[in-house]
Amino acid sequence: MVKRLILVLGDQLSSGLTALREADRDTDLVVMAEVADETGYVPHHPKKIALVLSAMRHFAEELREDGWQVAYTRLDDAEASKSIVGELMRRGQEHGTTDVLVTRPGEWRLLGALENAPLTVHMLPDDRFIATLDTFEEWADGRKELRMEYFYRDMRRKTGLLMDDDKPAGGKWNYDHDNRKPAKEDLRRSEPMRFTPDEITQDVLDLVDARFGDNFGTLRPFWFAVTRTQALRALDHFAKNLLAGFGDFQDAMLQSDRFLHHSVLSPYLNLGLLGPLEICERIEAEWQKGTVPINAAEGYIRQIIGWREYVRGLYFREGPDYPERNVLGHQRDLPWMYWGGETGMNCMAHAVAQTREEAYAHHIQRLMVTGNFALLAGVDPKQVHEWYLAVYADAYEWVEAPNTVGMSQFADGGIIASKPYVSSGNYINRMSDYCGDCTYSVKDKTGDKACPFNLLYWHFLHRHRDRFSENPRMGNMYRTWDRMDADRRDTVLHEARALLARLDAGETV
Ligand code: FAD
Ligand code: DLZ
Ligand code: SF4
Repeated sequence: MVKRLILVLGDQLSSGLTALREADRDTDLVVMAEVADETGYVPHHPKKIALVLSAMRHFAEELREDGWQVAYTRLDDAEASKSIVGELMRRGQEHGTTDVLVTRPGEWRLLGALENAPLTVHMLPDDRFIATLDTFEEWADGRKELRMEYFYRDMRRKTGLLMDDDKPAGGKWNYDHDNRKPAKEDLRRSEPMRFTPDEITQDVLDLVDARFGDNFGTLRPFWFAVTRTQALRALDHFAKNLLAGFGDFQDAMLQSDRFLHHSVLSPYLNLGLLGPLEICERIEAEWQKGTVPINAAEGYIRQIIGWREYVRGLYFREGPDYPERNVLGHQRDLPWMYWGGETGMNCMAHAVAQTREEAYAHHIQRLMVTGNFALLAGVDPKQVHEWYLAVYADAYEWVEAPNTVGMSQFADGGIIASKPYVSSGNYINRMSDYCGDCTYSVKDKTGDKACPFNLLYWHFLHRHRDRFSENPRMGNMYRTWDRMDADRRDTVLHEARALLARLDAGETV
C-alpha cells in the first residue's frame, strides 16, 4: 500500500531535495515522468531534451539503488499521459492515493497546474538556493530601487564566501573593472570536460532523434554530464584548468573558441546535479590555494550567489505575467536568422550556429549579440523569451525569463537593468574577432556596408527618446546623437528603416 506520491521533476535531480528528505522510503512512491507537455512547451533544442531525460533516467536508477520505489514513465510508454498532473492521477489511481508531496517547481505554469490538480498536493520550499524566497522579499520590500550589487553583498555576508570577517577579501566587493579583456587564440586553453554517452544516454538519443529530430539544434555529438559524479568531475576540471582566466576574459568572444574560460556548469546546476554553495566553495578553495586570482574567483562567485539568486527572487516576486511584459511596445517577429536563416552578420551567424550545435552560448553572446540585436530591431520580447527558453540546455523559465525579458530586452521597464543593454558594432568589435570576417564594415556608420548594429543603435535611441533621454547613464549617448548634423541623422534613420523593412520582408540582412 502506497501512502503518498513523491513527485520529482526533471530539474529536481538532487538527493537532498526537500520532498525526498520528508518522504518515507518504506511507504511512499517516487513518481518521475517524461511527458509531452514538458518536452513540448517550447520547441526545446534536442540536446536539452536529451540532457534532461538522460539525467532523469540516471537519477531514477540512483534512487532505486538507494532503496526507493520509483514509478518512472518513459515518453514512449503506451499508457503515458501528456502531463505531469495526468501522470500523478494515473499513478494515484493505480496505488489508491491522492496525496502528493512535491518540492515547489521553478515555474509559474507548473505551479498553477499542481495547485489546480484534483489531488491533495503538499508543496515544500526548494532550498537548493542560498536565499529563500522570503529572504529575497524581505530584502526587496521597501527599497526604492533594486540593485543586484547590494543583494550580492548580503549573500557574501550570509555565506562568508571571500570574506575577511565582515570585510570583502582583497578589500573590494567587486573586481569587474579588471574583467574586460578581449581574448587571443590560445591552443593550450582547455575545453570543457566531455563525457561519452553510456547505454542509457544512447537510448535517449535514439528516442530524441526519432521524436524531436525536426527541432532546431544538432543532437550529436552529445557530451554533457548526465550524473552528479560526472558533473563533479566537470567542476573539478573547470576549477583546475579554466577558472584562472575567467575574470579577465569573461566578456570576450572568439570565433575559434566557443567556451573560452566559461564553466558550462549551468546545465548541471539548474538540473540539481550540483549545488550553488558547493561550487562556490570549490572556487574559493582554489583562490585560497593561490592558484587563481581574486578577480576570477570573485567574478565567478558573483554570478552564482549574486545574479543567479537575484533573478530567481525577482521572477517569483514579479509574478506569472512577467514573461508577457513589453513596456517598449516592440512587435516585430523574431527574424528567421535566429533559427539558422542566412545572414551576412558574422557575429549573429556565429552565435546562432554555435547555439544550434552546442545548445550553449556564453553570457556576452546571449546579451550583446543575439539579445542586443533583438532589442535594437524591436522584436516582440515574448518571441525572444521563447527562443532563449527553447535553444539553451540550461534554460528554465525562472532563470531565463528575467535574463531575457528583463536584463536583455528591458521589457520589464528597468526592474533588472538600470539601462538597456544596447551597443553599436564597436562593442562587439572590441570584445571579439567577428568583425574582420563580416560582410558588413563595423567602421561604416552609413552606406551599403554599414554594420546593422550601428544603424539600429541610433534608431533605437531615437524612437525611445522620451523614455531614455533623462536616464543619467544614457545622457552621453543622446548628446553624441544630438551633435551629429541633421542630414547625417536623417540618413542614419532612413537606412535603419530600410534595414528593418528588409527584415520584415524576410530578406537576408
Ligand atoms: P559561466 O560564465 O561559467 O558562469 C558561471 C555560472 O554563473 C553559470 O553557470 C550560471 O549558473 C551563473 N550565471 C552567470 N550569469 C548568470 C545570470 N545572468 N543569471 C543567472 N545565473 C548566471 N542562465 C541560465 O542558467 N539559464 C538560462 O536560461 C539563461 N538565459 C539567459 C538569457 C539571456 C538573454 C542572457 C543574457 C543570459 C542568460 N543566462 C541564463 C545567464 C548566463 O548567460 C548563463 O548562466 C551562462 O552563459 C551559462 O554558461 P556557463 O555555465 O558557462 O556560465
Ligand atoms: C525541461 C524538461 C523537459 C524537456 N522534459 C521534462 C520531462 O519530461 N519531465 C519532467 O519532469 N521535467 C521535464 N523538464 C523540466 C521541467 O520543464 C521543469 O521541471 C519545469 O520547467 C520547472 O522548472
Ligand atoms: Fe557583427 Fe557588425 Fe561586426 Fe558584422 S560588423 S560582425 S554585424 S558587429
